[in-house]
Amino acid sequence: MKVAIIMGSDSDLAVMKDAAEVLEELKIEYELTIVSAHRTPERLYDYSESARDRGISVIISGAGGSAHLPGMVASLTTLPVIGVPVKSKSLDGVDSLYSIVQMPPGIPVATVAINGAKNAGILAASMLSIFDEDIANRLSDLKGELEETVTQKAHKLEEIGYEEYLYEQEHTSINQKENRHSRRRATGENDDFRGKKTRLPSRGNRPGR
Ligand code: C2R
Repeated sequence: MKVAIIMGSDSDLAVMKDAAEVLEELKIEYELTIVSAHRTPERLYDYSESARDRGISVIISGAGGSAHLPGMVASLTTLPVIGVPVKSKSLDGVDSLYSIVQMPPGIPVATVAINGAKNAGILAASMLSIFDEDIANRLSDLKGELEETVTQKAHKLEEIGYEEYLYEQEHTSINQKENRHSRRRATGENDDFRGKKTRLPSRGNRPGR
């Protein structure tokens, strides 16, 4: 069982990598690539129509602006499609959200929040967990960790009060930023992600358009 993560442009990658990261954490295989309904319509057809035969179970599709990609993918496959509205420069991602969420009856796209790629990954994992107990257990661990983190924060806030808590929060985030910058400077490291290669089959006998 494999998840596909696709996006309309490489400019969406900084957001869509969150889906890849959580799938890695949950040890779920994925492929990650760029497909655009607007700019690469032939590739969109080939990709969507071949997805099930290539072993894909769920497709996460992110796009910004006039975001037709998730809906078009959903129209070309019977696999579940999760749409991620990517925040656009001009309209703050509301345009992407509306484009993805307002699908006509019959062609659903399960839409997450603007820039909600992490939740898209978790939702895809939940779908796979119906058939895979190991994934269900790992999801349960993830939720347990979240619960533990929030409980610890609550206890700390109750203990030290809001002023000291906010002071610590501010200083921790400044230190974290500084550490990240100096590590990148030292190693020449960039934001990294591990995508798998995607191979499309030849166009086969799909009727011409
Ligand atoms: P560029 O940064 O490449 O100009 O793209 C992309 O998802 C991206 O957020 C700007 C934005 O255009 C979006 N895009 C779509 C589609 N293809 C690209 N919404 C599509 O087919 O829906």
